[in-house]
Amino acid sequence: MKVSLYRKFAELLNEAEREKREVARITEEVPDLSAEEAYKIQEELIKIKTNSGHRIIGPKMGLTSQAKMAQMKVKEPIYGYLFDYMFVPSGGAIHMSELIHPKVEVEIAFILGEDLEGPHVTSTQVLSATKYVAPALEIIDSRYQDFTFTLPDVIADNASSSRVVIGNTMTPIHSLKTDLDLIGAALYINGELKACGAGAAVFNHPANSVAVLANMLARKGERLKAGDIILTGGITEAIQLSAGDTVIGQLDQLGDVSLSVKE
Ligand code: OOG
Ligand code: MG
Repeated sequence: MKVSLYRKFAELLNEAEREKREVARITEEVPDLSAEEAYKIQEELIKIKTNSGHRIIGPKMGLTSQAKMAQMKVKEPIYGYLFDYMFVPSGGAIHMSELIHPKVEVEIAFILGEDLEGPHVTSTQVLSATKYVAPALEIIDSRYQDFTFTLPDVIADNASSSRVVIGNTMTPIHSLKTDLDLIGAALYINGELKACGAGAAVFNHPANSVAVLANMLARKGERLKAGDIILTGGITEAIQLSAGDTVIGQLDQLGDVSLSVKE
């Protein structure tokens, strides 16, 4: 694929996000788009955002649990980037008028105290480099029609990143009474349990997700940095949101994280 096309598709996806409208999947125009080329489009999209003054808060992992892979019919993990404008305080609101067809996921966030550089990062190294863990809600909002895509499409679209809510309590990772894989997670909407699971759903242990991320980033000479806030991926399937919803994610030992959905 020609390099000028990377820029064209990145602009298309950025406009779709800004104008809150769905666009056709890139693979409809370029059926043989590879994952590698898709990451080049993602890099262009990241450049467009940073050039317009937005700041990266950290990379994130996606499609790291069986539940997510089965729901989206994509069987490989991906990464994308979270930006400052995506952050909503816990208890705050998101607005349907700013989004296309948002869904919510409950996740465990890692806050790093030290850099991590691949390609041989292990989960043990992740655990010793991590300062805090926190409960998180991620709002994903694919820019593609009907929220359906193939692996390269979703890579190009910055892994559907849209909004993020981090719980108010940062828990020092070494103060946990059980390992993170045994931490239960429940997602309630308007008081009704919509999905539940445990940390183990994410690559057997969410630290594995951070290790995979560090090792994937090493391919383009990037590393995870102290202070990065990293989402390790939805523990359960994502749930569609509507105006009027109140969402609460509850994680054992980590506390709650919540948001409301306005018109
Ligand atoms: C892709 C993003 C997936 C996760 O946590 O698995 C993701 C999507 O499902 O639209 O953020
Ligand atoms: Mg996610």
